[in-house]
Amino acid sequence: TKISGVELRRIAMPLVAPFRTSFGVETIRDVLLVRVVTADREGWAECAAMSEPRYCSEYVDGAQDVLRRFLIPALPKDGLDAQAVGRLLEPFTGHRMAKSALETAVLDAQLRGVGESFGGYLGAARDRVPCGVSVGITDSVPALLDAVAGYLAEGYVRIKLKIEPGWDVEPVRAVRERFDDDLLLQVDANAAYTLADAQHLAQLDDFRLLLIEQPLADDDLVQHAELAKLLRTPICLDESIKSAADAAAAISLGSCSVINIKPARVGGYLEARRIHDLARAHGIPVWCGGMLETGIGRAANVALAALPGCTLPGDTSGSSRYFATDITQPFVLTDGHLEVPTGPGLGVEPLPDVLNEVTTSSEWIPL
Ligand code: OSB
Ligand code: MG
Repeated sequence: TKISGVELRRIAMPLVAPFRTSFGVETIRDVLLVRVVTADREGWAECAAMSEPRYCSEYVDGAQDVLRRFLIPALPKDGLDAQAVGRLLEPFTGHRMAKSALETAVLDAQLRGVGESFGGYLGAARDRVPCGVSVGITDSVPALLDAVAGYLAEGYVRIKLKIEPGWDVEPVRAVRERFDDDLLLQVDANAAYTLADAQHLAQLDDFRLLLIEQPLADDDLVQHAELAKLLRTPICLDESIKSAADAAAAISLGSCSVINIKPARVGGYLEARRIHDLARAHGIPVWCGGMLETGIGRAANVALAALPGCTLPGDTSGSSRYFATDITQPFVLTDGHLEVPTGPGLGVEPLPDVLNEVTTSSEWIPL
């Protein structure tokens, strides 16, 4: 099977509410979709890069540029083999979100050809996954309590609060006091603190948090290990883990006791599965993170979240948490869970009318 070319399509997806983190506010998700085309089928994927390089160094215009100029031209001239894509892209450093999108689109086309689902290919151990929700920073504590109450009413089984200096102990205490004692609660700092804040962060130990995600900078594995000795709350790493090698280093240094796996951040689902397997062998729980994906990216994330080592609820929320209209059939929570798609490949595809409505540009890169 020969790949004839790749379409790079940009869409603008208004979020149902602004999403504020310690690194910025997002109101419209500017998404790059990748479509790999062969004579008899196509494969889709979504690039997780955001419009600005704040969460990490990648950004959507940069991802499109490196895909167009370097990554797509490096694809094999013949054969749909996602394993081979990773090896061919290896000489190019970094740009893991761009690489992940390309590898995933090839994998989707490959699996559609053999009628296998992402979940089946990755080794899913269940047919539905429990869902958490990531709650952005709000203007006031009452507004946060309202937001959390709304998500709990929708059935979410775990709440993650975004924190930053000035928005941490007080909102966390308010949420802990207001809701049931058995509420699964965790926080995410997106690298907003330094080791000098250790005593301040130790105040969060009073609130029975499942974990604190990425308190320090992404390149501070040694400081995270120091911080772990000063906190009772388990440390989970997100931004710091860009590869299985990073995961191995973090585990052996004691930098974290939980890992948030985002396939896009680590270069794709194959590397994500290697991290899952490594963590599982070390007894480190993992869970599937998110990057405000549309249904295309969400389908593959839900499949990953069904792996046996994903023992904590992920940030795999329903479509309506993000968008009024998703570009695929919406993912809808039932009893706090999402079903793992079972159709070939991703098991979902863009709805042509919706897709056209939100498309802002399209570029064809022939191979
Ligand atoms: O740090 O996990 C993060 C969204 C964009 C970038 C980084 C993060 C997030 C989220 C939301 O927390 C996860 C989601 O619901 O997709
Ligand atoms: Mg995070």
